Amino acid sequence: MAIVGRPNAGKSSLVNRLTGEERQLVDSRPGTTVDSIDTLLERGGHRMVLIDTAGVRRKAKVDPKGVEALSVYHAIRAMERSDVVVLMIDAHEGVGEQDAKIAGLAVDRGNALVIGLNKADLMSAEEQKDVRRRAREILSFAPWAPIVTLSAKSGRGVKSLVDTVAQATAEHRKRVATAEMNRFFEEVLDRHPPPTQAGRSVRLYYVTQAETAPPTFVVVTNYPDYVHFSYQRYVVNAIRDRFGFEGTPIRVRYRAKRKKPRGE
Ligand SMILES: Nc1nc2c(ncn2[C@@H]2O[C@H](COP(=O)(O)OP(=O)(O)OP(=O)(O)O)[C@@H](O)[C@H]2O)c(=O)[nH]1
Ligand SMILES: [Mg+2]
Repeated sequence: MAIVGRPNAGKSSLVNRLTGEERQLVDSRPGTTVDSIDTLLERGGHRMVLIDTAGVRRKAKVDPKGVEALSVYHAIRAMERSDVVVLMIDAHEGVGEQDAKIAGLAVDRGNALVIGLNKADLMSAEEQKDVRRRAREILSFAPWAPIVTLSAKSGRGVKSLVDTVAQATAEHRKRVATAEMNRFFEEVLDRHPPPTQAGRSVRLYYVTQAETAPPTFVVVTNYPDYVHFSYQRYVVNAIRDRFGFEGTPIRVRYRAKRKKPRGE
């Protein structure tokens, strides 16, 4: 898992807490971690790679040497090597646009995503609830991403974070069999057939899961460009209602039915 976030969020502290050793350099000054550091963790028979990254800085604070760009580059490189991205947020500082930006990078790349609201030990239960609400608001483009409140310092919530990451990894790699998918899809179409769009009567023939990590579905149709946006959203929601996929983005593509070659 790639552990990303702003400087001082507690990314290295989380790694130390998980490994039980003071391996990663932790400091109250932002910018303590300057590179990405891999640590192999064995837990309950599972192996996972923790990638600690340099905190992503705000543009306004950037020096002319482009530290911001460099930290974003490191974060993206770490995401590329991971199933799950853990976005660590200093919840005591609050959730900001920069966090949304980093989460957006992960979602665009198709990573699974878990949000860690860290430094809970500095906050009352009421404050924790508020910051959770704020996180949902600002990360509204990923309502499927679990939010875990934790304290890397005390260790509270850390196990829950790891369990959530393990679940998100499984969902990210999950595959639904084609037969099951099509039985389900029939219900979806029955409940709500695709509307006629610009005079074209859209038909959806069948669906398959073409890829995992992230789960990607292909729907074969007569008019791939005329499946209304709201209908596409309905299909995605129906898939999630039935199959979960909590913690991972899913994609649904619409593809034209291949024409039979002449003479067949
Ligand atoms: N109270 C409290 N402090 C924490 C917690 N987690 C981390 N800290 C403190 O926050 C500061 C930053 O922690 P780091 O783990 O170095 O943060 P980082 O995200 O790795 O920071 P960079 O490497 O600079 O990006 C340190 O002073 C930690 O002791 C926590 O759960 N509670
Ligand atoms: Mg660090």
